Amino acid sequence: MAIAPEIDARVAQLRAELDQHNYNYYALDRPVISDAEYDGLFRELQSLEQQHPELVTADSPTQRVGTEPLAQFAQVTHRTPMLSLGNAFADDEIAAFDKRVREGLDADAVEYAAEPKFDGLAISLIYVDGRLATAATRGDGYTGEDVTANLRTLRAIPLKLRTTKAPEMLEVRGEVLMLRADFERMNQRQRELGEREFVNPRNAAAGSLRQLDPRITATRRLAFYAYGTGAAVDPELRKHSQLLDRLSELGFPVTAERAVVKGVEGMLGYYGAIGARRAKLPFDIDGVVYKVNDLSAQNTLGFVSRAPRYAIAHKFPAEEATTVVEGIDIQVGRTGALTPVARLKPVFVGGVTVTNATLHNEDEVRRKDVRIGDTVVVRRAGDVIPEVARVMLDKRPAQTVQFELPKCCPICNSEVHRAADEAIARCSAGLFCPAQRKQALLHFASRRAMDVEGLGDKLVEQLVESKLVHTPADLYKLGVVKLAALERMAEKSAANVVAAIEKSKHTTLARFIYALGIRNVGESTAQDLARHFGNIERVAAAGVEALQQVQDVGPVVAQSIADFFSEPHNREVVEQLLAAGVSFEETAARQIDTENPVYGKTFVLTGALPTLTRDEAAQKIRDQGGKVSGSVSKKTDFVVAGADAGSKLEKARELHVAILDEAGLLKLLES
Ligand code: D41
Repeated sequence: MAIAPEIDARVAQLRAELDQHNYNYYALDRPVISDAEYDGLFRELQSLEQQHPELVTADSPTQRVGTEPLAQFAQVTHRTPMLSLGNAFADDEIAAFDKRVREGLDADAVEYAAEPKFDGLAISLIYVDGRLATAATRGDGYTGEDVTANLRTLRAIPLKLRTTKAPEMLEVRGEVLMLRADFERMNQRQRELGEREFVNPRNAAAGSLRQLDPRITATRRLAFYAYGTGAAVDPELRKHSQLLDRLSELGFPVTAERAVVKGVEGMLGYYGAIGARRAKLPFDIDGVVYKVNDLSAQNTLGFVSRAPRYAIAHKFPAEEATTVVEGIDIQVGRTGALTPVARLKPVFVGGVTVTNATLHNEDEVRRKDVRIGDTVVVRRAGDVIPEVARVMLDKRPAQTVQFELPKCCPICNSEVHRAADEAIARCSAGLFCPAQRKQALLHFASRRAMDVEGLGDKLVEQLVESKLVHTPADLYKLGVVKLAALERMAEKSAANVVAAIEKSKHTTLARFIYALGIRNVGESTAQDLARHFGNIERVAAAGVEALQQVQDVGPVVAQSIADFFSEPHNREVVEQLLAAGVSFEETAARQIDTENPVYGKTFVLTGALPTLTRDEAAQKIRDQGGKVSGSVSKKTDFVVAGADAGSKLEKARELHVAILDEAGLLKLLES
């Protein structure tokens, strides 16, 4: 049935109006209608689309209500890596930054674009032919999570660009955050519903973005501010400030708090001015960002490691508050490390209520002389764990005692050891200690170790508490009946867990060694050990000397491995695991040909390779006895460079290191 032209026209008009109101509200910060009026227009459009579903388009404002939940987020590789920003706190660090910039550009005075540093989540938006195609989180800068379905629900983010001449591709970068007022409203509602409140706007924004159900994200009012692009938008643009103007014209919110300043004085003036208004801003910021305004100068300056030389974050100092130490608890970690933690009278600092602060280790407590009953200054910066900065000695009550680390493990009462040259004291009971037991089991079952699906925190807790499981070997003795007897464990899930445990028996030697949780033995060392020795018996029998023959294993690591296997209980667990049927794929035990051209060579991977992920390429190199390192030095044998390789490639050229592309690497691996 044909649609009456007046309906078509009304639908188009409503969409244009709603888009304009979103733009007024989020980008211009100048709403011209009330929320209720907006809702009225929205409902009219929704009802027309319901009557005429053939009119629905992907970029209709009604599509912001959220689609069906996802099973998980897909991974997205960024076309150009999302770099990190260098940090500075002190004025002289900013002067040093300006000096480096001036020297790099051979200029007397440099113009900077200054902007607030939003305390939100960095994301990348890809527009293809003017329409939002993909939205991804920053992740590690190279790969992030595909959050397109969630980001489409944000009215601050245009679903299509406000232009008739959209580029084929545009990548916009910015921060998603929650305004303080919206955060307060949301927590008010959570309280009314008796639901958990969010700690701060950043966590609320993060929690809203990481929802697998976009319909939940749609109920949260999230803001977005653009701060840059992935690649140049328009070669005509000369300045970062013009780029931001253009992004604003295209429909993106760009903060009005930005400024163009000159030299150190200009930067510090901006910092001081915005710092003074920080508490009054509608959003949380944790500092400011300065960027060399001239885009070609940015290019000239380039990058160091993963951060641009042309920009720097000038952070606000960590926030401090005073409170009282009510106790000093000892936490015992997976490797038995004892960490003293100050239990504090709750205090609000840096946007959260802090009840604990790490005291790091025995020496730190002594150095700061923190005692129970002391009034202390706690400090919290950004996402960093709160710490006790200092004790206010004039407020110390009479009769306090100096802190002493217990001689016995507070969890299992076994002896505590501290090596002469180490700051960390440890419980010696390895797999016996319940504290270590839980963490050891979690590590054993973790994805990169034995990969037992469904064996998470809660279940491990239950298994250990109910005394069904003491060591990893006990896992393989569990049956459905025993498991189903646990609280909140249905027979079906019990069967799934048992099946997952069974499946984990078929693994690789490297995963198995890693799963044992030997101190100082990470995945890469586990792989080296597996390759070198070929079976677990030889690893267990090797002395410190023999262990040091393994690539990258030095005296400290060798000692940890030898210690692990000299503990009879650990050997027993390993034997039980093998008796239970844990077996290894042949590949893991394969002896590698030490004559191959990759053996013993050091590689650095940089940029995006056309077919292999970084992990896959690294694995292939390690499989043949090569090493993969993060930075280029004289010791590097090969740099494997993909698209948009940055400073590492430059450095490789500087040091005359051999450079390969993916095809070259594959060829080398085959020869
Ligand atoms: O507001 C921010 N958090 C912000 C982050 C900003 N205003 N500008 C930024 N600029 C960059 C460069 C210079 C690398 C394009 C950034 C970030 N990066 C950034 N955000 C997260 C990591 C890096």
